[in-house]
Formats: sequence, C-alpha cells, structure tokens
Amino acid sequence: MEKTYLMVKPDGVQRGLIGRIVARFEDKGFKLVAAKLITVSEDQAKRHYAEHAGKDFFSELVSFITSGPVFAMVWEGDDVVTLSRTLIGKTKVGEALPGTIRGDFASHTPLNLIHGSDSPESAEREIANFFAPDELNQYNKDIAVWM
Ligand code: IDP
Repeated sequence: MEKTYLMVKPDGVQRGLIGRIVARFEDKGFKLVAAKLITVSEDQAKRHYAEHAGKDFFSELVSFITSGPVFAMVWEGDDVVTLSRTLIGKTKVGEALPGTIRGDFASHTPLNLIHGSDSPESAEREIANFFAPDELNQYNKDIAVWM
C-alpha cells in the first residue's frame, strides 16, 4: 500500500490546527500509520529540503521548520501521495483553492501549514528521515472494503 509523509509545520501547530488537519485525512479514508510531535533538527531539515539547497530561501526554510514543534505523520492509502497533495492545495496561498487545507487556513505563502511528499520515492526518503521502521504500525481497518 502506498505511503506518504505529512507534516503539520510549526505555524499549523502554533495555530492549533493539528486536529482539524488530521481530520481531513481521516475523512478522506486514509489510514494513519504513525504520528508524533517533534522538533526537527537542523540536519533533518537540511535533508528534508535538500532539493531546495542553494536557493535564496533555503536558510529561511530550514530556520522556519526548526523554529518549533511539527506534527509528523505517515499515512497509507491508494494513490495517497497525489490525493494528499490535492487535499493540501497549491504551494502559493493565492493559488490554493477553497476547500483545500491551504486554501481554507493559510494566508501567507511561506506559512502554508503543511508538507506533503510529492512522489512515492520522496515519501520513502522523507519517512526514513523522521521515523524508525518500528514506529510504523501495521493494522487492518474493517471499513477499508467500503472506501
Ligand atoms: P510544497 O510544500 O507545496 O511541496 P515546495 O516547492 O516543495 O512546495 O516548497 C517547499 C516549501 O518551501 C513550501 O511549502 C514553502 O513553505 C517554501 N517555499 C517554496 N517556494 C518559496 C519561495 O519562493 N519563497 C519562500 N518560501 C518558499
């Protein structure tokens, strides 16, 4: 089953949006397999945002994601990577449609509340950066046959 790495960023934690954000993915029918409130280290942040290394906003990105706790999660489901990004909405808040998390809750672009992996390969790398293999729970949900 496909997995994705989702992370409520420090602005989402500070604004008390963890519960409402988690509810969107539960409502969609995905399965939560791991979750924890953590403070991201500088090394983890640099690995996480490696694709942006060298860009002018890279240091801003690292200092923001390490500035306070984040809520790190792994979710599972059919096509969960793409569908999660649809629920999250566009990176730029001006382009994020109402009904998406960013469209409904974010009003300033770098403060866009949540990260979601952009491919199954990124998800695998990002999950390994934040979770040990034994932190991922394996269980069945009887409701899955109805989703
Ligand atoms: P995503 O979070 O929608 O996948 P990415 O392009 O992977 O977007 O960028 C990662 C994060 O970097 C964004 O969520 C945003 O917080 C920040 N970011 C992206 N572009 C810019 C920029 O031009 N200036 C400042 N921050 C940016």
